[in-house]
Amino acid sequence: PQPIRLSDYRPPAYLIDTVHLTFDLAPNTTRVKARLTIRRNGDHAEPLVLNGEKLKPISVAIDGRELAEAERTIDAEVLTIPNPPAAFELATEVEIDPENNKALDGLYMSGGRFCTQCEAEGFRKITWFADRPDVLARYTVRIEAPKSFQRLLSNGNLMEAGDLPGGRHFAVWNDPFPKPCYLFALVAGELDELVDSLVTMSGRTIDLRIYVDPGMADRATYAMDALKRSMKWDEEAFGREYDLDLFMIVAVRDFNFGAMENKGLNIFNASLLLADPATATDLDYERIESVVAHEYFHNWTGDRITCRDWFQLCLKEGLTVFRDQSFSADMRGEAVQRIKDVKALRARQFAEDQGPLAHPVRPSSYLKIDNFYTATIYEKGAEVIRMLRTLIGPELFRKGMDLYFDRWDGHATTVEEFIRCFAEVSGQDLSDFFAWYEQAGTPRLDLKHAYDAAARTLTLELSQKIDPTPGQPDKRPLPTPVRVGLLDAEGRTLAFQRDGQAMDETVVVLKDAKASVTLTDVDQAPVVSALRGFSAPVVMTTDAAPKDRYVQLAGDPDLFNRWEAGQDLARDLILARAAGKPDEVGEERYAHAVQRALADQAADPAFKALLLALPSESDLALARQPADPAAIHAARDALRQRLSLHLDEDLKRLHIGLQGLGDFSPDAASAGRRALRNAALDLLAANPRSEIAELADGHYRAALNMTDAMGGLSALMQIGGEAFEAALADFFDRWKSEPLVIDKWFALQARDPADSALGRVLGLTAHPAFDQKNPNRLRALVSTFAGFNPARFHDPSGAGYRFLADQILAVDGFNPMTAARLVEPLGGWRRYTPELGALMKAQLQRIVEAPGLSKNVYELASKALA
Ligand code: HT7
Ligand code: ZN
Repeated sequence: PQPIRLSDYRPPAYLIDTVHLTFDLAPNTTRVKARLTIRRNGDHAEPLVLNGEKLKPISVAIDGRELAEAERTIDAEVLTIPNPPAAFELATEVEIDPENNKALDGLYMSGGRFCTQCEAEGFRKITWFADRPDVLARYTVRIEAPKSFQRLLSNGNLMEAGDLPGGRHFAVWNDPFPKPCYLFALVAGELDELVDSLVTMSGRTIDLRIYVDPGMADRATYAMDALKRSMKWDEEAFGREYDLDLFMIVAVRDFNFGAMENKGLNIFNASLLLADPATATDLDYERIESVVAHEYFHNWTGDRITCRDWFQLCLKEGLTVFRDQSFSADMRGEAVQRIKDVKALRARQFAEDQGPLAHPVRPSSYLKIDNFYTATIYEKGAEVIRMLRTLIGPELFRKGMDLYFDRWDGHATTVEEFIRCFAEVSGQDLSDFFAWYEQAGTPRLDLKHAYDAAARTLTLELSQKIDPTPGQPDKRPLPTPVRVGLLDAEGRTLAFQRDGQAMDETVVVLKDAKASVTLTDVDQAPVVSALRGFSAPVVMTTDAAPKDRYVQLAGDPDLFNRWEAGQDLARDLILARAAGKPDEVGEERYAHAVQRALADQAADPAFKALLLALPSESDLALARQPADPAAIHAARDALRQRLSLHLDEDLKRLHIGLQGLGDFSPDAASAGRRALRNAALDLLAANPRSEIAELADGHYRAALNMTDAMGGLSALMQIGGEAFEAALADFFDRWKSEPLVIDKWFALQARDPADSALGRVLGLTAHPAFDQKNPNRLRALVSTFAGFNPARFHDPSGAGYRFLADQILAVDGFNPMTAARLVEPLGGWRRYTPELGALMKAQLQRIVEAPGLSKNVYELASKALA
């Protein structure tokens, strides 16, 4: 297949100003009539070419005249009309089969309801259209259906609704804002409604409605609350007000992704919308809050201003992730949020950036754009915006955003134009900064320091290096902001001067491959606290001694670096043990330091819970190559056991002291206390004894909310045995009619580190509740196993890899987009021991050679092999 290239971008040959759609809904034979007003864009004689896939043609007419077959051609991908007038109305009619659309792209059915997913290229499976983001049109949509499809929803404002003969009804929607077709949405079916309203900063009242499965409206109250807080926050933080009079969200069960920002009608995966204490964990609440915010924030960064082409995807996604992360930091605490965001970045994006699927934040070619909804576009895209704000400062950043909104409202634009706004308001030349968008790979930064006691100066020597990535053998240095502070031996802030100015903290911008900065007036040999708040998405090495890390762990005022110091110490100890050189003295010292940090009464419980967690096995595998997952697992377990022994009394005390009293509240402080209590139990379980098995069993059985139930179950899983099996059976029995909870049951077992886990996972694929066609269920078992159970996925027999490849090939037959998302864990084959790498590679080869493979899976599997 031929790749699509950014350099081939051409403006659309025809523009579409208005779209009138009429849907006559039926599960297997939906009729879609479209009337498009079209005009030629510029002076040319090119044919009109409209995308259309899996459409059964009924009619094609121009200005009321049906076209003869010789006047148009229709193939599997496009409708071509050779000589259309300069301006005309095109009327078409097609038939589609939503019920048999298991790719969940275009118009499909989920739980007996119709729903759509059009990003990135799903609209072409609904009707012929210029399915590209730079064709913006105003839509009017009429939906007709039997009354059993109770709600008939689309974008914009409801204009008309009523009854039709034969037990049918209709609704007409109009969206006054021009939009690309990927933001089109339609939902029809029986749904309950949660209604609320919000008065905007200009005094307009917005009607807010969340639609969910019948009987579930109560479970949408948290999402509604998150929506209202997001709307207010966007007014306060970015001056952005909602524009339509109505904002709707619908929850569906079968969805390829998390959620979708369709104009005025967001569609959500039910797992990211529905929550109550009994069925949702604190992590679910946290994700719901951030995804509701993310989709809402897209109204400005994505809908009002959209992307010129799909290469610009980070323009809306990176920016919107940056906005949702800022919102979550304001809601839940900056440091804890930053640590969680960086953990996620390292786990997903760093792995991607250091493997064969590495690509720039703005890629320059693709086969299937669906494959580019990646951690690099989203999370690294957000980091780039964060660096931009650090470089020019928060006030100029806000000015630049204001200019961007003013200048590009109602248009489709590019990353260049976005950056131009910040260059203009700051007067800075940001052309070097643009390389962050064009260059793949995680920079490796090194920092060395030298203190001159006589001169009272500290010299920082910084250097950067970026390894080659596929298609980019040579790299340019990237302008990298490094936030630096100094500490004395007791961990207190040490003031200094830079360029004659006194300060507590500074930002050193490393513009070239190397830089040297001298700080003056430094009273004593300092501990350097560098890359504070993770000011750039890099891997940093320093010449800091372990004793410096201990100073930081005890009290770095930058909480990110306090946590990071603990992670660095733990990582070095685990890797030393995995390499056969355990440092027992160091391990004891580390355990003692964690004990002291836990005793800090001033620290936030959520922060302490993060301190208690050791670096993940996948993080550790990235740090030492070739990685041996079994050795890493054993070494990490050994350090957990030592911590558990050392902290035994403290952990038990925390477990008792943090027992929840009173009603459940999902707020960050209450969630933080639950997180610490569950982290304490988790660590106690690392040193299994009958008393701990009883404690975990009691924890599970006494749980009044899903966070604690899962905490108890997961501790029991570590201990194993009958108590675990009994609790697992009890859990299934209790929750068998709740799909979102049963997903957790599958995911938990997929994480089981026991030797028997692979057999258990294989067995679960035959469980009556396992359903490959539901992406949530599939991911709960398959992605969790491959992504979060490294010790068992990397079974020396290769059976884990074979299992994943089997699943990919089976799912590719009906849902290529979701199948392709399963490929990534095999992509890192070069990072593992040669024996494991060869087994992983063999499965990739098997996938690539499979007959009838989709473009989606082919693109990722073949790149992973290259
Ligand atoms: N913008 C949305 C992306 C999305 C998507 C992409 C490909 C296939 C299915 C999809 N569903 C939603 C989600 C977001 O980032 O907000
Ligand atoms: Zn998004």
